[in-house]
Amino acid sequence: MKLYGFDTINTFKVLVFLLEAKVEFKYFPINIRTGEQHGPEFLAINSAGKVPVLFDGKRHQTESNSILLSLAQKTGWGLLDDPNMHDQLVAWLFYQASTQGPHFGQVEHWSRFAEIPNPEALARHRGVANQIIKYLDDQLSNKKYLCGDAYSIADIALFPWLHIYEHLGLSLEKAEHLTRWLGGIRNRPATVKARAFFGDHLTF
Ligand SMILES: N[C@@H](CCC(=O)N[C@@H](CS)C(=O)NCC(=O)O)C(=O)O
Repeated sequence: MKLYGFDTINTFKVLVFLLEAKVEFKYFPINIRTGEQHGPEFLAINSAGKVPVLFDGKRHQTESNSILLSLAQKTGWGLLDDPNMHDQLVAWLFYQASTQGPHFGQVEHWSRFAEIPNPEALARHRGVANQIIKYLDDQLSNKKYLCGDAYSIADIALFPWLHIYEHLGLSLEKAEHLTRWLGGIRNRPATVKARAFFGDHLTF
């Protein structure tokens, strides 16, 4: 397998999966800070000009959560047998891509990168991020992982934005269940390796 990526949240998810499932891969860094994702070589791989992209020997796959699902189906790692749980897992992947990712991404933009500050936009997205934190904390109050007792690709997908909550100016002070979940994932050998791989710099 070939992973094209950068030290960002969405590449991190795929990297963690490959390390968890012990899949051999070669990493090709695409420097999105210098615009390499818009060059003709990379656009031939993903015309959307975004990382990550995974080449599985046959096809180039895009969209990190779709890559996670496809890798889980191929390797049998990180999925859940119970059909109810499987449906919940897919719902978490959509929730991550449609709700957590966009709002946390906007918090990062308005708090770290925007050249012209917009306190209203920052407050709005921080407000939603705090609701997401509360929701996840409630969800984790009676289970170890998002889909029950087993660690799955749902946890891999939701982890990275939460891992950098301090960098986003968010607090987990009132989220004891989420804090426990986060600590457990942070200390997994594959997560530790993935963090070392990127030197612990995760940005969008
Ligand atoms: N929904 C996509 C998002 C991909 C994405 O936004 N990638 C960012 C880095 S995390 C990127 O390549 N940005 C470069 C650009 O937009 O020019 C996924 O989950 O893979």
